[in-house]
Amino acid sequence: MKQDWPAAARTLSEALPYLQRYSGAVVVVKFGGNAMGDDDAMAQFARDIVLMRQVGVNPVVVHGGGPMINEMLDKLGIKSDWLRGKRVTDKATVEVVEMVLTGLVNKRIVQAIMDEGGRAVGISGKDDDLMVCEADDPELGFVGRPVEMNVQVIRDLYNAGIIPVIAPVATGMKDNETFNVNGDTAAGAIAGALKADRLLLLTDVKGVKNKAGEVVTQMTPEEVRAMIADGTIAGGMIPKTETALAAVEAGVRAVVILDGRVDNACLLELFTEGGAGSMIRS
Ligand code: X2W
Repeated sequence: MKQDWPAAARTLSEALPYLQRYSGAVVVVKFGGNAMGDDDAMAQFARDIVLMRQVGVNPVVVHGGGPMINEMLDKLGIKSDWLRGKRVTDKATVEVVEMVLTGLVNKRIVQAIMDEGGRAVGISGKDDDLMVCEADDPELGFVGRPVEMNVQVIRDLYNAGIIPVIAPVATGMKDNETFNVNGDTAAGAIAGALKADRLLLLTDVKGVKNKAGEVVTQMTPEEVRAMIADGTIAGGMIPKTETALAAVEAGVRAVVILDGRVDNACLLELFTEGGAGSMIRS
């Protein structure tokens, strides 16, 4: 397709007020395993993140990787069960989770950002005691619930011009335990502790839908609670919206649930009039 250059220049010009608004802002982006896709999609995501950094935003990437963990568990012949949207995680499973998330997935994202000319450093919730957890529920084994956040390492990285890329694996309070943390939960806890300007939850649906099946573009926490109570919000959208509510309560200015498979999803949300997906804010 031939580029429409006058329109491209106009788009850039129209972005000026948004570029000014987000200069210096902290934007936590949760990049889920289902939103990652192929190498092209990964490169596109990385390009958006590097562009954000280039125009003065401080992006912080928190990733998932559920499908990649499934693939490795399958290869190793380890069976995995799910309970209320979380992986039941025994000792053998948590070792695979840590290897896949902090190794394969984390380094793939770091590399993609560097390929686009950005600086990125990959860490997990274990590094510098970033995210200390307790067991979430005895039935889930080594699944962590963040209880103590030490986010200075993230500030140190972005203040040095480096994009932090964080795997949702954490330390326990005792015995050097390792915990598997749901990626949305980790992103919410990190955004809350940073009092981020935005938390973008990139997923593989268009946003939160109302009873008529239309994506709701703006919601207050009260409206979200009512939609959960009356069953309008159901299934996998429940933990996502609950993460959003907790993050807003912790001081994040706004949370947006959006479709990460759409080209330039992050740029659309931050730098255009219409935005993208569903925004939750007070
Ligand atoms: C997740 C961590 C990865 C994740 C898991 O084991 O799959 C729990 O369920 P997505 O791609 O964002 O779903 N942890 C406790 O959240 O990945």
